[in-house]
Amino acid sequence: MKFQHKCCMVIGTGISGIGAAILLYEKGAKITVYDANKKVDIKKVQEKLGDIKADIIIGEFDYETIPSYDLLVISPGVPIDNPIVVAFKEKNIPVWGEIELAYHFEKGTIIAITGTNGKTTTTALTGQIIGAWAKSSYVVGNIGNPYTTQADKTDKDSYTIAEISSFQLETIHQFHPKVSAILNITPDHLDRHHTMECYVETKERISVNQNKGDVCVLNYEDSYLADFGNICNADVIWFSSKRKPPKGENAQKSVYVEGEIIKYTDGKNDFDMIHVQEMNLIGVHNYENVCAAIAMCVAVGVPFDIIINEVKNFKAVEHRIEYVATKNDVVYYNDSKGTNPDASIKAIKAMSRPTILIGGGFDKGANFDMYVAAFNPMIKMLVLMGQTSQMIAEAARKQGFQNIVYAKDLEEVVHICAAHANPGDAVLLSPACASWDMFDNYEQRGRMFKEYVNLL
Ligand code: UMA
Repeated sequence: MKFQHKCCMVIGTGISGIGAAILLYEKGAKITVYDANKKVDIKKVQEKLGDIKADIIIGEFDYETIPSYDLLVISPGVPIDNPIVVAFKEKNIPVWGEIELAYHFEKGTIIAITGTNGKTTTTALTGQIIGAWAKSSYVVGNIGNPYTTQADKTDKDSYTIAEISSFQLETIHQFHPKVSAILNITPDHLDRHHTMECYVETKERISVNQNKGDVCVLNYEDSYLADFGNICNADVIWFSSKRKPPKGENAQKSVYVEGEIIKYTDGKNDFDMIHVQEMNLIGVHNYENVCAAIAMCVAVGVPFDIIINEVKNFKAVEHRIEYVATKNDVVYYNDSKGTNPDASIKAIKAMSRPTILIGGGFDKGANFDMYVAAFNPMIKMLVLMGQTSQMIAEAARKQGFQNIVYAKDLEEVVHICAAHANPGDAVLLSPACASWDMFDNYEQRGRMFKEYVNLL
């Protein structure tokens, strides 16, 4: 599509909407930016847009104007069943997500990563490895750097490493990564995708435009992905934290953990890559992230020595079982990115000391039985805050866990933890819930936690 003089509407004035609007403007389009949130300040939106000219509409939406647009670009937070999006589709006006828009300006090789958990760590690690090897590389997407702000800088030799959420996959059309990865699929965002089936299908869309010669990296231990590997159009590279996956028609190569060594096989020979004790990342889930990153980097031809060196140097990403501080011999970890039960279970399982767990937040319709089931043996006390407090407490009591305390805010949470922790304990913020009931996002929740801990 040529954008010159095209009338484009962008929904959302967060980082992705602003990125999309600026890119479209630079390509000669006429821009209207819309945000449904009446509290959004037009002046602040204009500040974020800088010098670009755009009509800014906040709150009420005039459906009569829809036929005047050539394209609708939506932010990830806008669901495809939003009535405005549906109305554009009914008028046969193309609806793109900001990932699709950015893709139209991509000139290099794309490595795209999705999965319920581990996306950001895997994207950051893959980005670090590729960054140490390629002439130029861009780490973009759900990780917090909108793809639209980087796509136009790419060239035929550059690599784009993109973290892609299920929200973003709803609205891709031609987006075609050379290498994709789906790390795992467990229930999440069911308020948005409605059914597990729909969520799984959306995740698998990352590979929808791939062909033979492209690569899709899949978790052999995930039952959805083990099935998907048999029908996926791309060549599959399996990874597994448990065993060496068998070769199949679609898959010759794999990366797997044997004992404590991460190994790669090209289908003929096996190579030792790294001992898990040589890495700074803890927990089996992180071994899986490393396996996936290795598979993707091998797929684009990065030499082993560069991969191994960067894996050894890589440190945990902020908000993902991030070490915060040790106070009175109590170690504090920030896992604010534990926004669903599965992510938090992984953090709980990575603990090696008696642990006070901080849980609760925005209600996404999750079930907390498995979260509670993971408490034994490390979790000794549960401190709850936010919308889901009662739900989590009920799930805990049902399983006989009684040591539960409620707090009104994060500051109180930290003080309760400090008062109850003994030397040798850990305190883990891993709420199993999104943050949107009390915070702007999980980053804000994590940063505030760190501030309160550091003030102790
Ligand atoms: N809005 C509307 N109508 C709607 C929905 C939202 O007008 O129906 C408006 C809101 O009022 C708000 C704006 O849209 O002003 C927000 O847009 P957004 O929610 O898409 O937020 P962005 O700031 O653009 O950030 C988005 C991603 N946000 C979400 O997916 C919710 C960020 O992922 C991502 O980093 C960023 O684009 C860059 O790609 C965050 C996230 O929570 C980290 N992701 C989820 C996750 O990781 O689990 C998927």
